[in-house]
Amino acid sequence: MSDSLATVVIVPALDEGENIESLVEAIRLQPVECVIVVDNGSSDETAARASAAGAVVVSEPRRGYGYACAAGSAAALARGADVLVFIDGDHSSAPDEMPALLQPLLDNTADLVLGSRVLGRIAAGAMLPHQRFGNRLTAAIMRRMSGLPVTDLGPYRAIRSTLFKRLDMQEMTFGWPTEMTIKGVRCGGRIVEVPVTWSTRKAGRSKVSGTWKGSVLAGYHILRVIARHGWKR
Ligand SMILES: Nc1nc2c(ncn2[C@@H]2O[C@H](COP(=O)(O)OP(=O)(O)OP(=O)(O)O)[C@@H](O)[C@H]2O)c(=O)[nH]1
Ligand SMILES: [Mg+2]
Repeated sequence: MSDSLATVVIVPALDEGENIESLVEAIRLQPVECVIVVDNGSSDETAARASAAGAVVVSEPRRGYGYACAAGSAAALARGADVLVFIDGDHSSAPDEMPALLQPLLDNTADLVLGSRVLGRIAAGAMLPHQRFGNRLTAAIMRRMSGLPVTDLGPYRAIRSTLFKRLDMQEMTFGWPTEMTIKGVRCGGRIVEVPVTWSTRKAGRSKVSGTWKGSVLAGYHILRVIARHGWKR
């Protein structure tokens, strides 16, 4: 357990049966209260394997990264979480970097800690050129819009539940992390980035970044969220 903060980790997962056990086991070595795997309508053994590895499994049949994160967040808050951590189910982020992600929350110097792959290390092949470009572009728009010196809009992040509850999250797509960052700024949250490592998915077929359709769709949702929530005052 983090010194004084009940930390619950949320893992949105769609067909991650080959990754989920090793991921949950690695997360459980970290100072966290519990791991919630949200099974987003998988057709493989994701739920059974997550449960066998010691995770709490929540089912969210409505497909969408944001739907999965929202269901996991509701379950985490119901368990009294002080801090929610989000990490992808394909083991592309490093659970052993969680203490660094949590430290600014423990120090009470931040309410939202964003794992920045740009400040950290991106493994060869883990981010294709079009993704790097899209990520740089959206981060630049965010910087200009909010004044927040953000370098990345990645999925690996930790947020204090008191801030999370004020965000009234609406985006049920890959726009979820972007909405969280924009609204976090608007709500006056203290936001910091820490460097994190980004690897290729451990196993399983690439669903988003490795396909043009997935990438375009993800990029569209991110830009749509910026347009929708970003310019409001
Ligand atoms: N694609 C997709 N992923 C989902 C969904 N719901 C939950 N997820 C999970 O969201 C996380 C991010 O999706 P990924 O497919 O890894 O997206 P990505 O990292 O951009 O691309 P790849 O790893 O190349 O597939 C993973 O843990 C997925 O299992 C969904 O509806 N679609
Ligand atoms: Mg991935």
